[in-house]
Amino acid sequence: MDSKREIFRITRRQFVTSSAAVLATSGFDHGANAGSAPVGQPSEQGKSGEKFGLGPGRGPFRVIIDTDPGVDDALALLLAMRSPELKIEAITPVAGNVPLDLTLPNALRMVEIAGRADIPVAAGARAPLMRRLVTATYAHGENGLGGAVFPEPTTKPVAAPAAEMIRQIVRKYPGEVTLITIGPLTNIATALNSDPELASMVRALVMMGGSLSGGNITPAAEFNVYVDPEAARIVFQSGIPITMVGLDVTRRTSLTDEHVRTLEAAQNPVSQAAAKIGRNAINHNRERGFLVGPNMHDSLAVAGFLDPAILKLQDYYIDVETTGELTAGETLGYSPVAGDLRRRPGMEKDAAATNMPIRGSAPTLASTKTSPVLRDKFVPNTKVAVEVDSARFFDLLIGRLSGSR
Ligand SMILES: [Ca+2]
Repeated sequence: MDSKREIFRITRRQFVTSSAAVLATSGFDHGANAGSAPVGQPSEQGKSGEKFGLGPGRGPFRVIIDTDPGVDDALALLLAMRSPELKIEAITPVAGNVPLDLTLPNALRMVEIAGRADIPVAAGARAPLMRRLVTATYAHGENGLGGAVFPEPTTKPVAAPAAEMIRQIVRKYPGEVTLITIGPLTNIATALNSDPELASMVRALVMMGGSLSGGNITPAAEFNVYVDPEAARIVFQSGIPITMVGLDVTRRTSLTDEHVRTLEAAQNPVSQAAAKIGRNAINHNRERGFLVGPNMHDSLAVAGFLDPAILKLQDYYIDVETTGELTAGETLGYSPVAGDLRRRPGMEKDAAATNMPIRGSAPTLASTKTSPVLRDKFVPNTKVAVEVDSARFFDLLIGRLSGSR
């Protein structure tokens, strides 16, 4: 085993052991011992993507896709359903970009368009854990698909609610299921809350969400985390190996007219649907005055899982602001090897890392706390995507959707 992986594995154990969240540690063994480590695994992937990616001949990998379609969700779902590396165990819509009454049928529409009505779709949460729902119809249109209209789906959701479905599938295949989350994290947090052992059985979680470089719905917060910051905090503190594909990289993807023309030229139902959604989204973006096409936030999370060479990842301890009057949903990234906290190279991985406390805000006079220190040393809980090969990403996305690869 790679010595760096060994270090990560140990530090993650220590993190879990010292975490306030009560979790079994054994769940991480499967990840470290797995024959391959897709995005989300505790590994050095990202530096040598081919070594840790899904790679040819591997898989299929069991995934659950938690989603709030959503323009870019729709394309992400179509990409996933066109990817033989994935065994999609369920799709679990949640309220987010638009209410559940729209995200659920939109997910069913995508399943039907892809000819994949065999995939169970389970209805998720109608509202965040502790907040009123804020939607993003300004970006996704009133129907969630940028105004692109498709027939009413005839496929029905399964009877089980999303959180229960997630729980059942993860328990059925302990250590095998990767959660790909491209909406607010309400369903995932509800599943974790319902079953304290569940987090240790999840192989990995790849999320579109968060940002270390400012938000998109407020200056602080990315939309998915903004909608349900309490849920996001539960997920980040769960001990599940997380890969965060946030605005830092998704902002560097823009769907272009040329992409849409390629989709339009391919004569298959998936490419035609993707082209229609893409065309509407580009037009909608233009009407709003934007000079570049819409970002493909969610597709990038799926693509990064399929081909880790698309993203470069860096270890962070991520926590979520939940009490800010203006900043709730901000993701804070702590790292001894990034930004202003950099030290001499020889010190970074060892002494500096273990001696770096994780600080929160100074205690108020009304508080019984006396110290702002949340953790006395740095232990990463998330691999954050910090660079993206956008051309490689669009080659995969447009290639899969048009059926050329
Ligand atoms: Ca989404």
